[in-house]
Formats: sequence, structure tokens, C-alpha cells
Amino acid sequence: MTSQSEKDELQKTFQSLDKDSNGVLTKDELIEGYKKVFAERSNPELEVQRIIEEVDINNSGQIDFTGSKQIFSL
Ligand SMILES: [Ca+2]
Repeated sequence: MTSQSEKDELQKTFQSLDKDSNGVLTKDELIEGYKKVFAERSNPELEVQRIIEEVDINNSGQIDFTGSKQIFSL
């Protein structure tokens, strides 16, 4: 479904957003990234909150690489 180049691209995006390189994106990291990727959308905080609720199935408040795939393939 996802091509290798798309995966590489996503990996790069994920790593650039993961400021402390701990392998997960916190809400703050996500908001920063969301603003960059979807610059035209308003209310990034609200959107990110909604996404976290949707993707964060174990309620950790953080998104791992698998979760980020869902976000950026929207
Ligand atoms: Ca992080």
C-alpha cells in the first residue's frame, strides 16, 4: 500500500519532529509538526488533540511511528 519512498519520507518527517529522539511524538512535538505539514489548517492544537484521541489507543498521550503513519497519510 505504501511505497518504500513514501515510507522513507515519513521516517524522515517523524525523525525531524521527534526533537528529543525518544521514538515517540508528544502532543507538543505533534503540534509543531502539524503546523509545518498542514500549514493551511487552522486550530492545530485542536486537530492534534483529536488525532491523539483517535490514534493513541493506549492513551499514553504520545504517538509512535505506526501512529504517525495514520496521521500523515490523511
Ligand atoms: Ca519525542
